[in-house]
Amino acid sequence: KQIKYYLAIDIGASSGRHILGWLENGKIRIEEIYRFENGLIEKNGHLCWNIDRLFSEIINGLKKCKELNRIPTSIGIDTWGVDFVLLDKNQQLLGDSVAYRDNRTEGMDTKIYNIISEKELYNRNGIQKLIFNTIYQLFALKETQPELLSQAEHFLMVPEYLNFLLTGKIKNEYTNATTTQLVNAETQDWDYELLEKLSIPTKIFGKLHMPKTSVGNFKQNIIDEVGFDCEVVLPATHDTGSAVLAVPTNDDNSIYLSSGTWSLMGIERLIPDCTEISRQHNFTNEGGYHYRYRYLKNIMGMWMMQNVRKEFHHKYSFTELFTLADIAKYFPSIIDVNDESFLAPKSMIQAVKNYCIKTNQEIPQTEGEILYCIYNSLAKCYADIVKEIEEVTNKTYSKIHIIGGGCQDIFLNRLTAKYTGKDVFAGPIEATAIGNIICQMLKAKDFQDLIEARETIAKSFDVRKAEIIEGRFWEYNLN
Ligand code: ADP
Ligand code: LRH
Repeated sequence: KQIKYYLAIDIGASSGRHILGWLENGKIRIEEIYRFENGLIEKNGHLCWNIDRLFSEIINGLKKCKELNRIPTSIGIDTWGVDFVLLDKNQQLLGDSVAYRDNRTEGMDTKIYNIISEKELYNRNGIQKLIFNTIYQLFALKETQPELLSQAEHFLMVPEYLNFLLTGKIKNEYTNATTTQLVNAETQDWDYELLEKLSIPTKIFGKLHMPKTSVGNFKQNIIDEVGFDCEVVLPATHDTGSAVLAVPTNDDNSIYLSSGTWSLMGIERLIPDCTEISRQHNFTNEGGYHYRYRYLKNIMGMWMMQNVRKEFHHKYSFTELFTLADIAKYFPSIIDVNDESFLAPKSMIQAVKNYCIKTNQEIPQTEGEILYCIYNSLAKCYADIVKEIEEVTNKTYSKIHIIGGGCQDIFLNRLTAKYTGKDVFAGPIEATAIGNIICQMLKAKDFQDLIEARETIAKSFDVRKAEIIEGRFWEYNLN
């Protein structure tokens, strides 16, 4: 019997990959067939994404399918949230693909709150304040390059633009749209009233489509280039939306931690919580698959480690990094990992030192001290957020499921187990791609529903438990 392959193209802020998924004896199998680097570039004085290169990497990975003679039934693209491009009336790109870490949004919060209070804004969409949210980016564009906004005919989030390049079709997708802070939590549609208040043209925003919607087939020039045709489907195009679909449990007694460039920690809920208490805790209510909401918080996450490793010239393996950090576990200073100074510093090491100086704490000197200071502060932040979730929901949770590339960081997993006191499970690593694939499988009716899909994920992938026994750390496989 011919195997039915599905292809996830999952592009994170640090890397992108093409992952084929299929069902075999009741389990999901995946295989990475192509991987490429991603990162920020400087262009015209702004931090940008090299979107042309990302697209050519998408093509390279598709060619790999042909080479392996494993042609997918459908493909889905997901990327990080928040960022977008504008197209003019000839469907040509307007301006650069500016990245969320660029500082163009500085001061835009105050300007927006003069038009609508922060409280009312949250009440409408329940999205946490992050200074780089699309709402602030669009407002910055309106202030500095209004001609781009007035020429714009279409607003496309990054995955939607990549879909457009493959199919020629423009379709906006709901889960990623919620990260703009421009979607009303109740109506689950663009908040046109808010857009009007902000003088952002409403006509550029298209109908919102739910995951599992078909975008279209490849354009002829793409078929010619990659050697096959394929249907492009919308997964949860926001990577975190896809990742959380692949949490390997249906137990609502657990908290997830999607660990990649960002750490996203939270729970799934069926109704959004846009209350004042929730706003004060800065929890978000991102729109998810099948009308679920991701009630979570962004934490600076592995971005800090990625930068420090770069500054160490990538001279250490992960095991060496853990050993170095462990040697420095006497080091006491704690940083607020979500401080804005860590968002896009020239040097992360210097930013960490500066924070310690500013807060009158001991300054880390050795590589180990820098590493431990970040690890320790991240894990403490996780523990604080667990407490906040329990406080806001008035419920206790017994488990934490860490998913994504960062779940391979056994040092951090152990610290997380230590500080939270919860059972910590790690895996699957490629949760985002798996979530993307199961959405395509759900569209093809390979599973009855998400519950069945998650049960299948739990039995298909390695999930390890991080435990502390007699003061020592252990990790073992549950499958
Ligand atoms: P994103 O999708 O945001 O680009 P990923 O989910 O790919 O991020 O996760 C990348 C992170 O995973 C890295 O920054 C690193 O912290 C962690 N990681 C990757 N490989 C390993 C490894 N072998 N051991 C420990 N951590 C790892
Ligand atoms: C994680 C992520 C996160 C967003 C950020 C921009 O990759 O999508 O959910 O807040 O990137």
